[in-house]
Amino acid sequence: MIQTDTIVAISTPKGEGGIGIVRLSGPKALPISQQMFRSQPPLGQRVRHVEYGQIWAGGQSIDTGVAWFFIAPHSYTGEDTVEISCHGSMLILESVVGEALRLGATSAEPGEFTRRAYLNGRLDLIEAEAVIDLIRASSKASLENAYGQAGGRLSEMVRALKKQVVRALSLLEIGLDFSEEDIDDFGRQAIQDSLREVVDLSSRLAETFEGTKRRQEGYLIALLGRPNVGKSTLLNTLLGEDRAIVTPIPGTTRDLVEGRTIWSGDTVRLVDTAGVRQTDDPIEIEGIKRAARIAQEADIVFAIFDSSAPWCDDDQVVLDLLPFEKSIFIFNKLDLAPLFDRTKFEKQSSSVVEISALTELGIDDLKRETSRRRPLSKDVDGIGISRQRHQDCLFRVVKSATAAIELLVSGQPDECVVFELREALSSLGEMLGENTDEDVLDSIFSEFCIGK
Ligand SMILES: Nc1nc2c(ncn2[C@@H]2O[C@H](COP(=O)(O)OP(=O)(O)O)[C@@H](O)[C@H]2O)c(=O)[nH]1
Ligand SMILES: [Mg+2]
Repeated sequence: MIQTDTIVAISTPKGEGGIGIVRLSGPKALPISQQMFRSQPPLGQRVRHVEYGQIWAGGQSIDTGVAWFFIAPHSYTGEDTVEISCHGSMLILESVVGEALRLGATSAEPGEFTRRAYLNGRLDLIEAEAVIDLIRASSKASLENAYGQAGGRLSEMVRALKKQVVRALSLLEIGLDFSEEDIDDFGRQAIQDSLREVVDLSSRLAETFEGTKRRQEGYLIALLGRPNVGKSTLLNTLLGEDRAIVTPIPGTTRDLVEGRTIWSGDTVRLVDTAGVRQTDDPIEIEGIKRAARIAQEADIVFAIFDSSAPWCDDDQVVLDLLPFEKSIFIFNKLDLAPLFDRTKFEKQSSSVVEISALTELGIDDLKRETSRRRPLSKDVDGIGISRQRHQDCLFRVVKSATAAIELLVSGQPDECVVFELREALSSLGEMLGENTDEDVLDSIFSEFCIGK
């Protein structure tokens, strides 16, 4: 699809920076740039060469910089593209864009460069979507996943699925066209086996969504314990900031306090809760209810006890509330003389870590133990889908392929099987962005920043 207009935008973040980049894409990218950028030799004579020159806007030279030209289709967008790199001042960058607009370019919409790359067949829709994930990734794991998808790994899987469905479909259609050459039982069995593989891979891929989402948002750790054991102090220590209020007065934290941090490449959401104890205070009771709820929701619970105080009834209340299988038992205040009765825990096989939230003793052990216990995502060959759109498409593939298998097994007419397989094929095509509606594209690309 050939776009007739030439778009321009600042591709680097708004604000002051060492350098800033303006990008132009479209049929007039080179002639417009040649009028704004004066170099020897002129820009465009040497493709994919960096030229050094003067940047002109409003009839005067405003900066020096470098520029390079990519000739269509060998560019990100598949169109003639120029990138001009100048000093990172918004005044300069906006003047460059202003000059390009004056010379006939139009302002790029958010994500329009990537949309053009998609429309020109440089990227499929999954790869284009992965570009946003790549830019937004907040943890190493999300970054690797996005990088794999931007490089086409998920697309390859989807194409392989398509191939399998197409094969099954063509076998059945041959049977329909030449009814005297009806496929034998052996052929039918082969089609079923192949479709079972399609169902298996599609459902495994669809199920990776929860894990990927959690990886993007961070996995959830709830801090639970009776009042005054040092939950809020631990939260602050782990976040490296004074997020929650710490006082020696029991019942200080009454609602959930959340903070995020990154541990060995994983985003972690830490939630401090109200102290759990027997109480009549309605606000505290509500706080304790919320604590119990978040403990159920959490991937890991830090069950915190004060090793400098004797075991008490409120510790028992905490113990009764704990989801044991996902708890890490933490004995805090290691810097003080021990008074705590450990025998209560001897029968627990769960992990136990001793720390001082105040002096940071044992904090590294706690982080290590947490990493060991973190939920593992069920990626398929290192790929986890990151979009509802993908999950919807995959669920539809599972539904149609399963229906096709059932029809085959029960000996229904091949026409019905063919219908289901065409549905599966169209869902896979939709995932890759073949024949996607304009409004779906609008909503996908509106998530992008301008200049990408
Ligand atoms: N000595 C010592 N005091 C601590 C430690 N952790 C917390 N505290 C103190 O215990 C009191 C209660 O702490 P806080 O974090 O508010 O407990 P929370 O009610 O469980 O949130 C405060 O006075 C903290 O300074 C620790 O590791 N060692
Ligand atoms: Mg607290």
